[in-house]
Amino acid sequence: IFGGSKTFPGAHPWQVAVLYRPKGQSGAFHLKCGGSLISSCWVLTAAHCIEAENEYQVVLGGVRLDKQEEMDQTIPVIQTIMHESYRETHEAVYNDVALLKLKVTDSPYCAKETRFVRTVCLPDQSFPAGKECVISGWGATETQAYSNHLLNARVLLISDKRCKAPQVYGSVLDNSMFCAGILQGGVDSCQGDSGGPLVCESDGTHYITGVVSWGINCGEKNKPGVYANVQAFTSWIKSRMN
Ligand code: 4AZ
Repeated sequence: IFGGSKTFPGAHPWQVAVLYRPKGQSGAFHLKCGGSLISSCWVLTAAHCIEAENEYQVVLGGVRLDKQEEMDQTIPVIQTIMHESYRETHEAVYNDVALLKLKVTDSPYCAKETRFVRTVCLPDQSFPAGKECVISGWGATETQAYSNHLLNARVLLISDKRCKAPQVYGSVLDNSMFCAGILQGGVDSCQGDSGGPLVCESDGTHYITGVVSWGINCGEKNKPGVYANVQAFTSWIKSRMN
């Protein structure tokens, strides 16, 4: 996260760290991406975070990457489901969503709800351009490749019209994505934040409105972050969870 600040435990209880290690190996898991807990046994992340050759686990509840915390829940991923129309070109990433199915730890639960672990709602509405929402993650900052501490930042939703302007991203954008950030630059998601949440609040309820997907560099003027548009995938998500 560029231009962000440190969060406190429980501020983003749906935030997941998606960790990976090569299949068949026995060493430590390393950060791959972020994700969002949408039900006890399902995490929403980005399709570009998932490779068949890897094993995954998720860590919930914590804010620090470098050590176990009392509030952490570490859960193995038993299945990965990428969107069938996920596609990456030189210019953009399309339909960049995936689901991670978690292992049942305490039947019927996978993740257990605590002060630090909670689900986020799927959106049932779209939010207007100019709406202030929040991004979070352990990804790159202005000064380092990863942040040890979970960071967050406020970003504004940007209209498709402005984001499709030639000096921004032009016509490569489609309805599977939207832009958010600050067009002047300085506040943005970045590498390592991918798959993580862009959450908008309405009447006290938090909605997972975007999944960190791609962008040209981070924090640059006229190159805002691009997010998978969760609203466009709610029926896909619900059908895959059943
Ligand atoms: C990435 O490489 C990435 N500034 C993620 C987000 C953004 C750019 C790159 C948005 O995963």
